[in-house]
Amino acid sequence: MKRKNLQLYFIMGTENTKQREPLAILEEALQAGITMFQFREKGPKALTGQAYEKFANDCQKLCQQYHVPFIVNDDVDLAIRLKADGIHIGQDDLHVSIVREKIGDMLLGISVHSDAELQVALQYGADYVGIGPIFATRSKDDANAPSGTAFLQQVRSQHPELPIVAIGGIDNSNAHTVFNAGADGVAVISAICESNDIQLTVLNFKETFHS
Ligand code: 3NM
Repeated sequence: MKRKNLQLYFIMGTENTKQREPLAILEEALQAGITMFQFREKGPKALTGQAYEKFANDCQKLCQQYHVPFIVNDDVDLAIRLKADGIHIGQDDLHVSIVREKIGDMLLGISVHSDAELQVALQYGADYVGIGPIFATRSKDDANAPSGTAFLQQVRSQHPELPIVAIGGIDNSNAHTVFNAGADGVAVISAICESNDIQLTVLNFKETFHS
């Protein structure tokens, strides 16, 4: 994969979009220039059954329209059914070796928090790794304590070519910190879902990246 694809990685599910229609938010984010999208339908009121499949399908169609990779969080079978561009897994999901075997050469992203987790991810050919939460987040109930940028910096210095995306509490005000620490991009939920001006928020992220 191209490291550039990770630049502005938007993650969303219906639980993250209380104020507005989720597909409208996704379309606005796509128009504004997000570079990757992750379908993450989680939480107590998450959609299930046909509604879940339809929502996933609608998100995928929008992403295809804008030529933005569509990645599924956790649900390997859904990713395979939809022929998604990729799957993202955490440490509590199916083991990476099993996931890799199931998905073939679909993109595989893995959240890592330690050198040991990173080694396993690399062993099974992760296409990119996610590192976080860098800052405190309100969007993931079971998130670890904020880690800051030390581990991110360490991974970057040991693996100059590895695609890395930083996640957790990242917004326009602190994105420069993670780019300076070596991230190829930022993965965000609330910065876009709760933005009053998605176009401007996306533009600000992109300017941070270029400067
Ligand atoms: N994963 P926000 S933090 C989905 O650390 C997710 O692995 C994390 O949302 C991790 O941009 C997180 O609103 C939530 O902080 C990110």
